[in-house]
Formats: sequence, C-alpha cells, structure tokens
Amino acid sequence: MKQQWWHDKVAYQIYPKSFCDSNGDGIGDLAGILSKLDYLKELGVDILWLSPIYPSPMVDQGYDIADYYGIDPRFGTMEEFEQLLAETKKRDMYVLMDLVINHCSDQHPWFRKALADPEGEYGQYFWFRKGKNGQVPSNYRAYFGGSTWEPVPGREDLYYLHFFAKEQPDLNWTNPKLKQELYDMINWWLDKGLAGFRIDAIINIQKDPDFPDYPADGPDGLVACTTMVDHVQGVGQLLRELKEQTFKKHDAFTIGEVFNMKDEELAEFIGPDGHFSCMFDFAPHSQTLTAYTWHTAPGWDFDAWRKVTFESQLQAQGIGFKSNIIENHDEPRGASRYLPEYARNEAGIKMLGTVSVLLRGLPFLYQGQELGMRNCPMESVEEYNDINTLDQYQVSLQAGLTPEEALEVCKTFSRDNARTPMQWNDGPNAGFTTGTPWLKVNPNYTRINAAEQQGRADSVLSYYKQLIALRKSLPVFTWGSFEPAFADRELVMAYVRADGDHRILVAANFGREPVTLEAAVGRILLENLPAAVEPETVTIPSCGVIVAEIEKTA
Ligand code: TEU
Ligand code: CA
Repeated sequence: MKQQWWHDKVAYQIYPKSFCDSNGDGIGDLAGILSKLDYLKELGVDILWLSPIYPSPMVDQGYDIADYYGIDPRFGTMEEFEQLLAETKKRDMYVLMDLVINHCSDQHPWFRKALADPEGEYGQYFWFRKGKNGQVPSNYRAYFGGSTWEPVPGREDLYYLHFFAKEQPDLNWTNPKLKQELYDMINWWLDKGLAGFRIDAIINIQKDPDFPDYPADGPDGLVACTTMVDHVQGVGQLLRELKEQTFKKHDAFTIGEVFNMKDEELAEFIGPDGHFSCMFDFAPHSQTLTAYTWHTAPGWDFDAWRKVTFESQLQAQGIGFKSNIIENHDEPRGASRYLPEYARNEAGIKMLGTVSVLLRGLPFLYQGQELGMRNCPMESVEEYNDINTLDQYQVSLQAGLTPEEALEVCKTFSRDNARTPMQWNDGPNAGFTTGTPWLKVNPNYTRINAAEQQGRADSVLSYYKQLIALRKSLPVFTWGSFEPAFADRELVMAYVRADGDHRILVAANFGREPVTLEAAVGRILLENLPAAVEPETVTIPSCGVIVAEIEKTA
C-alpha cells in the first residue's frame, strides 16, 4: 500500500463547545483550544478534528450551519481560527474542520430565499415536493423522529425534506449550482491551510427524486429515511466529483462519516483512489445500536463485539485504512459501554484503550477518553440538551416505558454522555469555565480530571501517552498486518500485528479470572498490570492487557 503522510498519525476529536472556555460564558471556544495545544502535543496526537464552529442557531449543536464561511462568535473570531492554524503548524499538528453538506440550517440565506419562493432559483437548492393524497410526500422518518417532510408555511400541500431536524433542510445535490457553491467553499477553507475535513453524514446526499414509500418499520407507521439511502444508487458519482473538484487538488486528508455503505464498495470508498482517505469504523457501534429505538437496543455483547471488530479489520486489510474509535460526540463513553461492569476501572479502561489504539487503522481519540471519562448520570430529563435524546425519551414513553425507565435509556445512550465539559481539574466546574457551563459537568470530576492524572505515573492519561508513543515507535503498528488471535477463548480480545521485522501480540483479558494463553512471549512492550510470563505461556490477570513480541512462528 502506498504510504500517505497521515498513515502514522494519531487523531483527536475536539468538541469545541465542551473543551475549554476562556471567557467565562460557559461555552468552550477557540482561545480555550489554543491554551491547551501543549497538553494535546504532550499526549502525542497530531491531527485535530473540530466539531462545527460555523455560525449556527445550534439546534443540533452546530451541525446546522447558517454561514459556511464564518466562525460563530460564541467560539471566537476568524483571526483566532487563523492563529490556531499557525500554532498547530508550529507544533507539527494538523486541523480538520467538520464538513456538513448534506444539509444546512433553516437560517442559512439559501433556505430563507427558498422558503420565500420555492419555485425560484434557491428552491432548487433544496427538496420541495407536493403531498400525496392529502398526506406528506413519502413515509420517511427523520433521524430525530417524526416525518422527514415539513409543510412550507403559507403554502398548501407543499413540503421540504429534512433527514435530521426540521431546522436542517437537505441540500439538493442534483443541482450543479449548489454543488459549485459547496466546492468553492471547501477550496476556500483548504486554501487557508486546513489539512482536511471530517465529512458529516455524507452517504445521505444521494436521494431518490421519486421518494418512493417503503414498508413501515416502527409503530409510528414510518420507515427510516436511510431505507431510501440503502436502495438508491449513484452516490459514488457524486463523491468522485466532490473529491476531484476539491480535496484532490490539495492532497487533503478526509475522513468520512459513512453508515449504510454496501460492503463490496469499501475499495471504492477508501482504496488507493477512494472517495475518502479514511472512514470511521462503526462496526462496534452498530453491534449495540441496531435499530432506531434506543430502548430496544441489545447492549454490548463481548462475543459479538469481538466478531464484528475482527471482520471489519480483515475487510479493510489490503484495501485501506479505517479509523478506530471507542466514542465520539454522538456516542456514549467507551469506558461505560465496551467494558463489563467489573472492568469499569482504570485497569479496564487502559485495556480497552490499548486494544483500540493498536488496531490496524488510524486511531481517533475523543476528548476526555484519555482520562477515562464516563457517561454522565443525569438526574432528570431536563438536564439533557441533545435533540436526539429528547426524541428518544419520548419514543421510550410512547412505547410504554415509565419515566424512570426512559431516563435510564437516556443515561445509557444519550449523545450528551460524551458532550459534558472536559474535566481539567477538581476546581469549580472542573476548570472548564469560570461561569455557568452550558451542560452539566459530570459530578465525578473531583476524582477524574487531567490535573490529578498528569501528576500520577499510573494514571489513564500517563498510560495513553505511553500507548501513543509505543504505536509511533514501530512501523508495524501502522503498516503491519492484522491477524485475530485466541478467537476461541472466552473474554479474550487478542490479535497479532506483524511485518517483516516484528510479530507483536496484543492480548487483553476482559474476564473476571486470570487467563493463561499458549504463547511464547518475548519482550513485553507495554502492560497495564503485571502478567506472568512462562517459557510457553503467559498468564494475564483480570482487566490486564499485554503488548509483547512473540516468536515469528507463533
Ligand atoms: O451524525 C450522523 C448520524 O448518522 C447520526 O444520526 C448518528 O447516527 C446519531 O447521532 C446516533 O445517535 C452526524 C453528526 O455526527 C451528528 O452529531 C449530527 O447530529 C448529524 O450528523 C446531523 O448533522
Ligand atoms: Ca467561551
């Protein structure tokens, strides 16, 4: 595989609103990020992805963009953004913006003009359709609940399409003018010195202009709008053109947020000449959230998780790089999700981090992961802000759950679990702000915070620094092959990374009891708890993980 500049990097997602507030308004900002660049550099991360900081009414926390060329004043100024580019460059770091181009905000001038004259020029930037037999044009359910079709105020029987909130109208990618506007905007940012983009919800841009109905898949009589995405062909053509017109000219790094891709299309997406540099691996996530409704989700199952992770790794091998994550701003915290109850401690969290970061692909950390931040136990539904959570709370109630049970569902799955403020120290508001934080601080901040962990050699943070340094110290972790290991052993997550110079075993014991593996282990490169090495075996304690050289023939 041809080596790319970003292959051996480690990436980190910043959720700006919750990272660090410099001026006491309770909202994280660019000046806050600037003040923490040395912290990030010391951690060892190279590529920073910023969730959206464009001007936005924040109906969906900035994923509803009202001006693609600006910085929301809540986050700072364009000068500060340029300063961020300069300061990261000095530190050999790279910045990615979030590219949200499936939809924009209903406050974007394009949509204001479109609503005023749906038959006019800007009406063609969106999807307007007449109703069918006095009903909405089709039976699609939006991601955040309800119909994807919103009536146009003052117009009888005319609707516009929104896959997400009604304040996020979908853009019409069959319109060459719209596409050109987006390409110009992307090139404008890349000319400024961005390294690339994380590309939001991109698989949704191809629509079936007939908007056919599909059989309902829920008690609301609707069907997930993604069913249409699953059926429609042609997104590849759009993505090829997007790349040709923008990213390719700048050798930009792009990471696609892609759900609903057809498996056989992987090479087309992330192969040597793929649509994107890289794609998030959502296989582990998909194992625990299989349907639209959170309250029916099966929850984490070790065997299923190991199986889908192995399959996904093997599928990408020889094709390209996926990006491995245990959490992001849409997901619960990995430490509260991919570990059995008895392993939700520092040892278990280090173990989970190790098996994730050393997988084949680009590791993407999410802010606070390096501290082992956990889900936030909200006390009532009023404490949630996220639009998706508030919808799922209602969905649970409608399905007959009690308010207490519905709250439990939110505690498990809410997107706000990972959006609570970053925990810097044990002072007021975890050192995130001197004002009132926009979202509750997780009460565990007195125990779990960066300041405490920075001063402690066996902390999760100290361990993550070693882990990232280890990954970067040997090419085998970047370019080596991936082989599942001990796949028949209960609660053992193990694999081998190998190249011409090394065979390295990564083995983790998710079980409650010690486990003995038949492996002739040589030098141990990293472990979180002491393992017992014998000539032909190694015994790993509960919640232990080892990274060790093994015999070439093993
Ligand atoms: O997410 C796209 C997406 O598919 C989400 O609906 C995801 O499945 C959901 O959050 C899981 O509960 C992206 C962004 O990451 C998300 O924050 C935005 O809300 C969404 O796009 C709309 O822009
Ligand atoms: Ca602020």
